[in-house]
Amino acid sequence: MKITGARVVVSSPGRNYVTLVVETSDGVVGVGDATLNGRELAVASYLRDHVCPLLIGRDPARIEDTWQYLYKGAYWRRGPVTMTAIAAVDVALWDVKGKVAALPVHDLLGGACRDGVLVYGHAEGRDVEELSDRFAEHLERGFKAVRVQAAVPGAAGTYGISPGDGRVYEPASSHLPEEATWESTAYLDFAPTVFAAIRERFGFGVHVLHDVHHRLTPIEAARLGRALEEYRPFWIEDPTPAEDQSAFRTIRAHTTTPIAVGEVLNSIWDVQTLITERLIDYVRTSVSHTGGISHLRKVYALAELYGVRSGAHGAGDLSPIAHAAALHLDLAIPNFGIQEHMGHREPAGEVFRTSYTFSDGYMHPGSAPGLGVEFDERAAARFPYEPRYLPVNRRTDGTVHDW
Ligand code: CS2
Ligand code: MG
Repeated sequence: MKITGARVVVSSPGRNYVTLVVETSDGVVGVGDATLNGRELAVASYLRDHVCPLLIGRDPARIEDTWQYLYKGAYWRRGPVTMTAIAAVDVALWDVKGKVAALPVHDLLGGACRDGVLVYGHAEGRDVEELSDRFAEHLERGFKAVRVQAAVPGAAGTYGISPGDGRVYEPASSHLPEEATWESTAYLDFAPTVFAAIRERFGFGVHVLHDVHHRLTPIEAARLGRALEEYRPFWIEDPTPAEDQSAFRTIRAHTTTPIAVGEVLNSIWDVQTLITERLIDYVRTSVSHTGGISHLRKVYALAELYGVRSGAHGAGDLSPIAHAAALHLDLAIPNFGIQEHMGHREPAGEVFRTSYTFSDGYMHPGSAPGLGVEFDERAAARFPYEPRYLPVNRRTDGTVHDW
């Protein structure tokens, strides 16, 4: 069997998604997600102009060889654009392999290690009361783990807070990036009160998570971790900018609050120090941004040696194809921790028909051959690409800060 076609489809059913479609001489079609929020067309061009021509004529069964060919063959290594492009090819080839074998991808990866994949949802609010009500709704829907984000008083544009007009949280805006304002001092005083309120109302029988979104210095993060210990968070995420792996030594020396890092990192080398020095508890690298299933499973295998668990990024800007791929891998690895499940807003469901399910706080990728996602290209054509940017964050004196 040979690869006979590879094309990139950029569409915006609810938000922008970049999808790679790979066709084979046997008529089997595989799909991969290549979405990099706010920089979508860079990956689309990387694939269209530099990768798709190389795929034609290759044997789709040789997934690892194709991975090495694209990674080492480019000479220029790592980085979100390269690793997202390679990921799309890798995931599409796993989809093909599953369809050829008539097996779900998790069976190709060694089979299920558990009955379901524990997922966490997002509760947020413009104040603690609103957050608390959203939290209660998540519990009613069956979630066993919920991330909590509340607007810091005086900073309406705090990360993770939806506009409050019934719209789902989606930070990307058209035209120029929106600008948010941030001051860590107010946040550090406020964050423990959020946890206190949630634990007081809901007790300790549910996992509570929180995303700091890269905003603190190492010593501030250490202080936050220590202040939250009594509320037993499942984790705090990205307490400092993730690219400075050594910063986590400072945090680790001061607190037992579990740490999750990695959604902006793209390779095993980016998380090597974090894992081998046991500076984190959960690694958040994702299928889409970390070279696909083939590379992410190496990250997880390294993590397993050091007692680090998975906690993959699963925001709505990773397409349903990425979510399906993540669930297959989550099911098959021994050191699974938790999976983010933000969901996708409509009309994404008209373009991506998925077979994964949610029940009682757990997801399952289903048993359809391959990934179990049908990509409807004709439906995708009805939702053309819209340029969008993530926000930029500034401190109150105007200094650009991590968003
Ligand atoms: C976030 C994301 O899900 C998360 O934990 O940090 O919402 C992130 O902001 C977006 O994926 C950026 O595109
Ligand atoms: Mg995050």
